[in-house]
Amino acid sequence: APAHHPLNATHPLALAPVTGPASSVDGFVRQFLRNLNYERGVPLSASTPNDRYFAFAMTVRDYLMARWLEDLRRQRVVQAKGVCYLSAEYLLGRQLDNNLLASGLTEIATEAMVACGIDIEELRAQEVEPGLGNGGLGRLAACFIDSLATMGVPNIGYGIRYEYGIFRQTFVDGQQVEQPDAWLTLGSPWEFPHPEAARRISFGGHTETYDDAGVTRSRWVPGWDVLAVPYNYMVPGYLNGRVNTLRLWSAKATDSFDLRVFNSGDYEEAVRAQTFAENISKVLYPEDSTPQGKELRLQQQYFFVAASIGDFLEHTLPADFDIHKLPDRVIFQLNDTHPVIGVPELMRVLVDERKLEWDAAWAITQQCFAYTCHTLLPEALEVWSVDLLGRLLPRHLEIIYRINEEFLEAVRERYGDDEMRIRNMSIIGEFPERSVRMAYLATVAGAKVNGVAELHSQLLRDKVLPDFNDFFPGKFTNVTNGITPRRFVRLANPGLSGLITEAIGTGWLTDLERLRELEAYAEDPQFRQAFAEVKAANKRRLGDVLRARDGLEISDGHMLDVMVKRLHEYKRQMLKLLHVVTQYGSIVSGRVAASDVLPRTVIFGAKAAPGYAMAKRIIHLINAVGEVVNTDPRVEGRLKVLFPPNYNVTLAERLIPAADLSEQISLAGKEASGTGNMKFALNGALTIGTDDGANVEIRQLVGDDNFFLFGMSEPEVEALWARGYKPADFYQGDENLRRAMDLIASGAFSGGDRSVFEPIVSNLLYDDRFMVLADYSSYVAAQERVDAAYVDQDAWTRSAILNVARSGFFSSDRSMRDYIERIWHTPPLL
Ligand code: F58
Repeated sequence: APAHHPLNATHPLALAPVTGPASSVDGFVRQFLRNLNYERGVPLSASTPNDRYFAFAMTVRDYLMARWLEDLRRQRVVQAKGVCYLSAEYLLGRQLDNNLLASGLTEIATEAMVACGIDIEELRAQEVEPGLGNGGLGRLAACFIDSLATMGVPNIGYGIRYEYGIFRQTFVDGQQVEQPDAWLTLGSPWEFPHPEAARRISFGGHTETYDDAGVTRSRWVPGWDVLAVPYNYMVPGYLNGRVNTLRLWSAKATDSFDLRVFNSGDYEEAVRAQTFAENISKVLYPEDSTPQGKELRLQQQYFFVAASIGDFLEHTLPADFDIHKLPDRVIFQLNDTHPVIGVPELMRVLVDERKLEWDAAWAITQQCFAYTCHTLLPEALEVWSVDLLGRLLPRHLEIIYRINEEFLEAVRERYGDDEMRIRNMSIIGEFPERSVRMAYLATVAGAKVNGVAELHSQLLRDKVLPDFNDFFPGKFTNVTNGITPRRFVRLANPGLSGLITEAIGTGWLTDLERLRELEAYAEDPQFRQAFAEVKAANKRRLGDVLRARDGLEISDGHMLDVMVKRLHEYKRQMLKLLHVVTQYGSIVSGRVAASDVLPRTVIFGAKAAPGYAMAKRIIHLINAVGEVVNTDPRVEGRLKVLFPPNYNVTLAERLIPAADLSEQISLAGKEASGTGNMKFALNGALTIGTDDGANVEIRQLVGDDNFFLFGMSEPEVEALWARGYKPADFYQGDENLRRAMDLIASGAFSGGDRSVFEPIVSNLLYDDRFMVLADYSSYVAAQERVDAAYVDQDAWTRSAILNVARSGFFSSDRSMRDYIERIWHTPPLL
């Protein structure tokens, strides 16, 4: 703790170090009761579980507070370069256990609750996870800020405090029904609102030029504005006394709206206007992979980015800071294109407000941004119509035009009047309408552009943005994704963690490559047995969770075959389902005796974007197949399909440690990286997967013997497309496939109604963009290898241990080191 804190150094008492409660069971109990009584205003005897959860969480917070204040002070004093991570999504998951772990309080807190006669499990169950993200991209941001705090790197995560996160998924007659995620209903003990630090964010209006002492300048005359209110969250490092900040913005109507309420005479209209403003942070867009070009989404993007950049420049930097030195103090990392409007925003601030010359401002801007791309699907590259952008942010559109003009001028200088090239590289696209290509803007402005796995970065460079790679040599780089071992191994899998620590000590949690030392243990029969027992215990624990949560049963002795991720055609949940239908078909037709089938429980977890009709149909079909397979006596319970609704971080933490088989079966060249694949390998599941995304690197590391590879490679996919892909040929040519497809088409899973799943069947037969049918036979053959391998449990366990031992590379700590070395140049603050 600091000797004296500049925030409150005027009173003698304030000169004393900021200290937390005493680090003892007594200290915890005392603080807990104080919070219960003084913050919640209830005695223990009359408290609800939610009161007790709040008081408990606040107590954990209190222990972290001194460190947080100290980190904030240090960052102000040292003025070292830091990372501003700009992300529209943070899929945090529950905070309580993570914060206990990071602060080393787990034991004290547990004993304290025992001493109070409180069931700590009941408290844990109170926490609602903040689902402020869709999937991989949002979860990656959460892993990254955890790693930065753990490494002591100065970082602020900036984002949006959505009032409603990703929808809660329910099933009605097997079909997805979305419910609002009202995660804030009971409040959140982890957030610190700062309404006094609200920032005004403007929109609309027009631009004009004016004479500024002989210089003609442009300025923006906005039409309306909203307030961005910051909410701060602690991001504690793991047992290192460091706490970084996550700052999420919430929209609030400005008093001009309030004034209108009183003065306009049109009360209802005024209230409507106020509601309109506050809608900006109301709800997370649930689309994943295909962005919706909706005005509200652009409002969200500008809202949080303008607030964040303004906050950093005016609040984090000292008042007398020389703005030309900005690149020495900050890198704004753009998590996909969602925050790219920050580029013209920084230019506007530098040129219009700070009165810098355009060239000087552009030089600064180009050093202050870097861009991470998370996709390869062309339809996922975000564009905004010039019309919409000009209406909402007229000055920014002008700035984008000028950036583009100068960029294309440079392109002309290099290549001559190659109109085709110029059209292809223009930040402004012309078809089907004039629009701004945000990925191009990010690429032109960013100091670096990175993909998220080796294969992805290579395809990004060579296939998606080859002209840019030619023009900006050295700009493109790779940083393979990673995951935090604190949450996804230590917390999610205490059994395995204990086993690892017993074998190799504790260092692995912050130096995951040390898992290598486990390789030797793979040859130790006793260790293998202990490892298998942990897996079995994790399955039982998952069974308990699924029973309580959804009334689902996992059968003893089954292989757990798990496919959890967003529902998207490119991820190919249909391929997994065709395998299930194939197995079911061979049992009920008598071709295979049920008793000869290796017992398997297939678990799906997946949300579909509410507007994605095909994805929703596939969910319906999975549930329909499950219903039939699970209840058909001929199956003798040897094949089961479970689909717990509302897959989220909390459920992932239970599912992944219990899995035997990890399904990573996207069409090669479509999954940028995947991060679930890493979580499974690190928890000792074997992967069945294509050569796609980070699967490639996982397989290289764990070895071919410990990975079930199948399917076409990316060049083979390209070649088949070029030859002309006819899925019906594969249907005709493969009896198993024909049977499985015909069974679905026959209405066997829809009470005889052939129309329900017809769109899925005909899509696969006549379109099949993601080549499910082409990879089917290879997939089924790989599953047969899985079956055969699983029979030898001891050999399987050995492979599982080797998966753990060789996956240390996939720590997000390593990803952060790569970003720091290749892009950010922000050393830890010691
Ligand atoms: C994911 N993208 C990639 N996008 O699909 C996955 O391969 C990768 O591992 C992960 O990013 C992390 O790099 C992703 O999750 C989204 O969810 C966006 C949400 C907003 C609309 C566009 C898609």
